Amino acid sequence: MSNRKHIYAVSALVVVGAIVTYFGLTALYKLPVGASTEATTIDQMFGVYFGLIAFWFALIMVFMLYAVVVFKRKPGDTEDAAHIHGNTTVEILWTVVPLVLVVALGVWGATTLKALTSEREGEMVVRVTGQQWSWSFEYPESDNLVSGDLVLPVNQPILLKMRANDVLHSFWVPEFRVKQDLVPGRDTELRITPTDIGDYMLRCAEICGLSHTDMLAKVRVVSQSDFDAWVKENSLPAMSELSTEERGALWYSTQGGFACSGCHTVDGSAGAGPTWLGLYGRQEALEDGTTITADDAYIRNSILHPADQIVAGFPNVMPPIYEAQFAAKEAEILAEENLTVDIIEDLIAYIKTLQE
Ligand code: HEC
Ligand SMILES: [Cu+2]
Repeated sequence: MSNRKHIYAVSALVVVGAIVTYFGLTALYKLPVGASTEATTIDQMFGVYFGLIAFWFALIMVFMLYAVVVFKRKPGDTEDAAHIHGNTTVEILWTVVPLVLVVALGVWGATTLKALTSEREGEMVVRVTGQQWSWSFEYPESDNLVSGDLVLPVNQPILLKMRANDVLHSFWVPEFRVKQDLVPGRDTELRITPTDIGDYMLRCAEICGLSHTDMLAKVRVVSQSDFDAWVKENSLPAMSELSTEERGALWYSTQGGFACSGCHTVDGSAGAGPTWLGLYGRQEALEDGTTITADDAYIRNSILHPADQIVAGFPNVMPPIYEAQFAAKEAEILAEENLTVDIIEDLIAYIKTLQE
C-alpha cells in the first residue's frame, strides 16, 4: 500500500471512530431534559466537549491500533526500520493546534460563566437555607413566605441567595444544569430561569453527614397564575391566630420553622434522631446507662444542650444552634406582632399531642 492509501484509510477510520465514540458517550452519559435557559448554554458546551473528546480518542486509538496491526513485522523481515529524526511541520502543528483550542475553550468557558452568573432584568429573589438535612425557601417579595418546596414561576429569572446553617451543602437540580455550594458564614448566589413547567427534584450534591442522601426537596415550576395562587394559599397566618400546638407544629416543619423534621419523624418511623411519636412521658434510655422520663425539663435541655443527655443508640449530631435561632425568632415576633412566645413551650405542647 502506498503512503497516500494509508492516510486515506486512517482518516476514514478516525472519522468513523469519532462518530461511534460520540454516540457511545452521549448514550452512556445521557443528560436529563434541560429545563432552564442555562441548560441550553451548558448543553451546547457539553456537545462540543463530547465531540472533541470523541475525535481525540479516535485519533490516538486509530493511529496506535493501525500501526500495531498493519505495520507489524512480517515473518522473515530482518531489515531495520527507517530512523526518523523529528518532523518540524508535525511538531509545530501539534503544539499550535492544541494551544489555540485550549485558549479558545478557556475564553468560551469564561464568557459563558460570566453570562450565567450576571444579573438579569426583573429578577425574583428566593432565599435558600440548607441545613442537616433539609432545605427551606423564603420569598422576600411575597411577604417572606417560607416553604419546604421550591415553587418557581416559569420563564421568571430567579436569583437564589443561599446560606448553610451548619456544614457545606450544594444546590443541584440536574434539569437546570447549574449548581452552587452553600458555605457556612457566607452567602452564595445562583441564577436560574426555568423554562419548562413540571416537577423536579433538588438534591444536595455535597456529602454533608449521616442523612445526606435524604436531603431532597421538591421543585415545582408553575405558571405565573398558579404561582400567585400558591403564594396566597401558603402565606403564614399571624402567630396570634395559632394555638401553641399549631405553632409547635410550625416550628417543627421546614415551612416557617426550624426543620426539626429533617431528623425527627412524628409517625414512629426511623430518622437520624428519635421519633417524637410517644416521646412525651417516655422512659428514655441514655447513652450513659441511666434512664430518664421525657418531661418538660428534659425536652427543654435536649433542645438547648443537645450534647448533654444523649439518647442511647443515636449519634450526637443534633446541632446546638437553636437557643440563638429561637431567641432571634421570638424577638422578631415580639417586634412584629407585639406577642411574646416561647418556642420551646410551643414545641413541647406539640410533642404532647403526638401520643401513640
Ligand atoms: C441534624 C439532625 C437533628 C436536627 C435537625 C434536630 N435534631 Fe433533635 N436530636 C437529634 C439526635 C440524633 C438526637 C438523639 C441524640 C441526642 O440526644 O442528642 C436528638 C434528640 C432530640 C431530643 C431528645 C429526644 C428523645 O427521644 O429523648 C429532642 C427533644 C430534640 N432532639 C428536639 C429537637 C428539636 C426541637 C429540633 C428542631 C428545633 C431538633 N431536635 C432538630 C438530631 C437532630
Ligand atoms: Cu447537604
